[in-house]
Amino acid sequence: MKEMAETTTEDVYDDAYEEKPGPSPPVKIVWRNVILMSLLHLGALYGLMILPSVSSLTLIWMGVCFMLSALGITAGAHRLWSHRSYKASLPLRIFLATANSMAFQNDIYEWARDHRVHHKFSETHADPHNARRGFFFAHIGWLLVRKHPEVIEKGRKLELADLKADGVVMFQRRHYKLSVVVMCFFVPTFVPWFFWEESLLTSYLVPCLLRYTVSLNATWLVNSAAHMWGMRPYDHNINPRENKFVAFSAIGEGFHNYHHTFPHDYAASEFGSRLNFTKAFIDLMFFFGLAKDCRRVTHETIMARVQRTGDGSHNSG
Ligand code: ST9
Ligand code: ZN
Ligand code: ZN
Repeated sequence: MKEMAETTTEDVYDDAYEEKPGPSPPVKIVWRNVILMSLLHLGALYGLMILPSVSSLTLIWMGVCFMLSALGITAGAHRLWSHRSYKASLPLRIFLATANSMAFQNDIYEWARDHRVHHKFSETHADPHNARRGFFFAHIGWLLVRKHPEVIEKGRKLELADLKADGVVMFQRRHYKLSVVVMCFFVPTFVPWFFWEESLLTSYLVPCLLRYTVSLNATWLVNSAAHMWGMRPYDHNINPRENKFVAFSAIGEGFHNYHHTFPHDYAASEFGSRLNFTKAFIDLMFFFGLAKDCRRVTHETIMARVQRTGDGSHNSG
């Protein structure tokens, strides 16, 4: 298999960056997104209301679709493609890219580009979901307005050479719209309707719209809640926090103080697989020989950092 550039430093925090002084440009609302997101959440609310009447097979299917979309983000767009915290074989990358299209959170290339900018210029105007602009902006608001020009200016300076060299990433980008129609909308709706005669409306509202909306909000909580609430045992100088509720709902992505301190750790946490299904999944892939070079931070490095910059809440203290 062809080896490609499989590490990156484009996600490393840039402490030399200073925001340009002066007022920010006016916020421009993108009404199309406001309307679509409102309709999506209304549909999901309807799905939630009919949830008690849905068959158990459909509920299980919704869970399967949730886990697949979640892994496409956590093990795929996040830990593999944004941070290069492990290496994945071609079959695993194809699986993760397909699961990623089920998650419909922009294509992998765009997601990883925005996420690198988020780490590099965290909580400045160049951060796409700058949490200093408040919970709503960090959660969903940033998808409803034009980006701050600094995000685009800084983002354009990233080379993203490893992503451009990854055939799976570029293939998904080229065929993104079709892949989303098939994976995010068609497959979740078709399966319950075809295989166990669930009504078409229920199949559309529950495993499709409700599952998609829940997975979006679980992801967004990492940007909002995990940048606001929780302890900072590794670095009290930054806002990202350790938040167990987010870790649970985002299958392992809530240990956010650790993650911003050590972004290349494939576990995105100091600990094991508890509340971290993504780590268990990558370990399983490693066991089957589909993942390798899983990067981990040593205990000594963690403890030195805890002592130097932690807020004193680390359980070793
Ligand atoms: C969604 C994404 O939900 C969620 C990401 C969350 C990240 C979470 C991270 C947390 C850690 C991991 C946790 C995982 C947990 C998972 C748990 C799972 C259960 N650099 O974008 P445009 C260029 S998506 C460089 O239109 P506007 C761009 O290339 C939901 N360049 O900006 C373009 O150039 P050109 C569904 C950049 O006009 C130009 O700028 N999707 C950058 O300001 C304009 O780009 C949506 O809702 C950059 N960073 O519009 C769609 N950024 O013209 C949302 C941009 O040359 N997106 N450029 O091609 C949009 O509609 C628009 O992007 C917008 C901004 C309205 C938000
Ligand atoms: Zn963050
Ligand atoms: Zn990250």
